[in-house]
Amino acid sequence: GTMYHSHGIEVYHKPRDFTNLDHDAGFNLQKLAWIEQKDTAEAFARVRVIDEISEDTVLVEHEDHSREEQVSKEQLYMMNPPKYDHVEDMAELLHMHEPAVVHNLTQRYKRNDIYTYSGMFLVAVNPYRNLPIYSTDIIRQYRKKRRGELSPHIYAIADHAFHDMLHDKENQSILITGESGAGKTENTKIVIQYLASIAGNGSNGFGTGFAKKSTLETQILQANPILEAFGNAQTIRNNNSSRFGKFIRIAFNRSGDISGAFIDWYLLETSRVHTQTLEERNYHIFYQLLNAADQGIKEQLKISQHCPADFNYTKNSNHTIQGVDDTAEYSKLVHSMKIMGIDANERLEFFRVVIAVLYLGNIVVNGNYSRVDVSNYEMACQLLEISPQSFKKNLLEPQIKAGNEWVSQSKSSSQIKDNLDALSKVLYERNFGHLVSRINSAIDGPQSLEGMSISEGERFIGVLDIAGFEIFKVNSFEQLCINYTNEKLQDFFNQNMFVLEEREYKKENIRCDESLDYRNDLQPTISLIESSKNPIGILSCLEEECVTQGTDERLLAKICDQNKSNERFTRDKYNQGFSIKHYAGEVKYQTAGWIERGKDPLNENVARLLAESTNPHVAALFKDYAPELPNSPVRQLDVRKSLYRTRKGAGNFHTVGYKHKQQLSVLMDTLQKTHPHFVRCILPNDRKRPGEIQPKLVLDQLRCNGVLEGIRICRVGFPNRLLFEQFREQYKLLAPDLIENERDHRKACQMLLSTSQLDSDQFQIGRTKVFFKAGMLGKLEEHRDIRLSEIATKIQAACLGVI
Ligand code: AOV
Ligand code: MG
Repeated sequence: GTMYHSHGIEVYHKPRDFTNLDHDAGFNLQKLAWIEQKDTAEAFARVRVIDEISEDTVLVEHEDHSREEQVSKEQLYMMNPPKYDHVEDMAELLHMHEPAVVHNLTQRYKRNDIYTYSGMFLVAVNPYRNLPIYSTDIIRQYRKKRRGELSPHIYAIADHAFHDMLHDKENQSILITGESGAGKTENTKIVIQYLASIAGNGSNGFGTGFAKKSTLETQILQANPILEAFGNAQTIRNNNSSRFGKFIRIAFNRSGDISGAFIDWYLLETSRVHTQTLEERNYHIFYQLLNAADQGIKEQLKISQHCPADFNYTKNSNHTIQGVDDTAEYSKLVHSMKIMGIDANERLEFFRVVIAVLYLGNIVVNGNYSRVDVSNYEMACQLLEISPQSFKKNLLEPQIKAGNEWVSQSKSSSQIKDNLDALSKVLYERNFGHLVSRINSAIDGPQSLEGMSISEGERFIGVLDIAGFEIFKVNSFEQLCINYTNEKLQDFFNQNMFVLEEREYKKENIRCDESLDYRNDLQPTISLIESSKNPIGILSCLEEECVTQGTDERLLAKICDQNKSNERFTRDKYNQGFSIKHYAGEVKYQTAGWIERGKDPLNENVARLLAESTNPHVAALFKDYAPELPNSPVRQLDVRKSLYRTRKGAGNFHTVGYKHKQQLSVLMDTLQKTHPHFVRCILPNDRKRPGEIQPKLVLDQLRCNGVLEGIRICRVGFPNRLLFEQFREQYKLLAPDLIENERDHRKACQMLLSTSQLDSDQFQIGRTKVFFKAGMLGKLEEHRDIRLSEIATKIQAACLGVI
């Protein structure tokens, strides 16, 4: 097959065949095959076909001689010949199917070859150890190399993106997805390090200079430790799990020098601020401040005598992480903040909010207002620089408007606790948002990348590090948002693949009937989630029900009523939610609690109080609640854009889902205008162990991450292409006499094909290549094997005759 190389040039690859993905290939006695082993970690067993029992059943023996069994031919996946072992691009496999892909990745992983191509994807399996494959030397090796010249590597992807950007004058994107712990963030860092080290520094036009880094490049590299301190946490799956998604754009000028960078972020997991499950932690910053900040700072933050055990928001979590030194991490954070130009005073402002959150979490409410534990809320108020009296009053007896009058609303202690948690989440999230804006103001170059207004001649490479598809036992709103994002990204991939394939078909003058168009395959699922009218999708239903103060029951009824005829939608028979058929599989969602979560979590009075804080940082976090004062002096931090502009006035909010849909649509628009590169990270085992790989776990991820979906859609058209000459050479045995004297390769191919007994709709002859539908090359291969054995028999007979 011919692939579009990311250099925009076509490179030739060995033929590929996707035989068997749909169990469609023939079989041969004595041949080795895979059969699926349901419910085992191995996923597939190696077997040898020893007998044909009936038209569609065979007897197989397990290769380890453990047993024989009868299986239907449909369950057999032919094994690739040994010469295909360890292939660097799985698109080259003769038989391309699930076991072949899993087997190849497993074999390569055992040799520490963690990177493998699969057509348009780079697959990266987490090594869980430091491999000697990242260094300035190796960066040098990958400069300006074509795909195929060196082993697959994330450096190759970064290099192609850089090359294509300069060469094609087109923005680039590198989309990295995968499960938690699979290595997305590590690979993102490696891409950015690569770009920072190859970028020009003004040295010459194509950025070969490994010159000393400029301040800007150093700052860009230091953004990550800051983001990780505030946005990462220990989870069961990853000791340094990013609890938000990000898209980092690095801008370059015409000569390949870095001219700036900009970070967009998505969906910070705020519930972690007040609750963590066992064996996890809250955000790193809490422990860094409590365990490692120097005494002076701790005094200013009013935690000089405190440790994680003293706060409700941290005491039930792990207090330390094995192998992670909070003190060292804290020093890194401070160092990075310094480089970013965030001085001691400003650092304190960001820390202040973090600690205020801890004190808010310690406020105990006992039903009886007077028994509210004074010291904690006073501490919180001191840190936030707001009046404790007003805070208490607003929190405990908020005034709400009833008709034309303001009345006090009394609240139960659990309601107050919920309000406090909600306030903590908002504070933490807004503080995070401002921190990112602050980083952006340091690294966003002279020509701002914000809102994409980059200048003439500037281009960017964007790296997207975002959580992959999730299917849990219980899936809620968070999973819906993540899966919706991944559905859109897969759709984006499909569109791209279609365009590239179509271009190839056109060039070769191949007819491709419309039924092969997979561009709208995912549309029903996407509409089901995001459609805003006729019928209205899930997110809009949620938005409407939140505005009209609905209930979870009403929400579910509405979703079902609107979408019952959508083929991807099924209502849950126990009435707890619904299922969606995503490209990666069917997922059950439970709708309990969606309305509560969707509502504006913030007590308006408290928010206004915070907007009036005497602390400029705190006030800036809530400036959208500040009363509009004409010509008011600018007292806020220099924050370039309020992230919360979607607020439409008192009591009228957009839900998280709606905001996410908006953000995602901006992201997709940006991506549409880039040349994309796709990276899929894979978690090898669930024990964070080096060298161990669990095939079943890998298989599940491949089903979800689009690699197998990529193979599937490839098979829809004519996945196997061979140049005339190559086809002739490979299959001349099928009719040697016929084509012997034919000088025109195209005609020779035609002759070979006409004797091949393949249906004429199963292949097409293009301008330079023969195109085959999936599985056909496998059949030809079989014909050839038969011819070969006939010849062998003849030779044997001849030899015997001689004797
Ligand atoms: P993630 O970003 O995909 O998970 P990370 O990039 O944080 O996963 O990787 C998890 C851990 O695996 C890292 O902390 C490293 O210890 C190790 N690791 C990953 N890639 C490499 C590599 N190339 N070389 C060495 N070690 C590696 V999450 O953020 O949880 O979805 O939300
Ligand atoms: Mg991560």
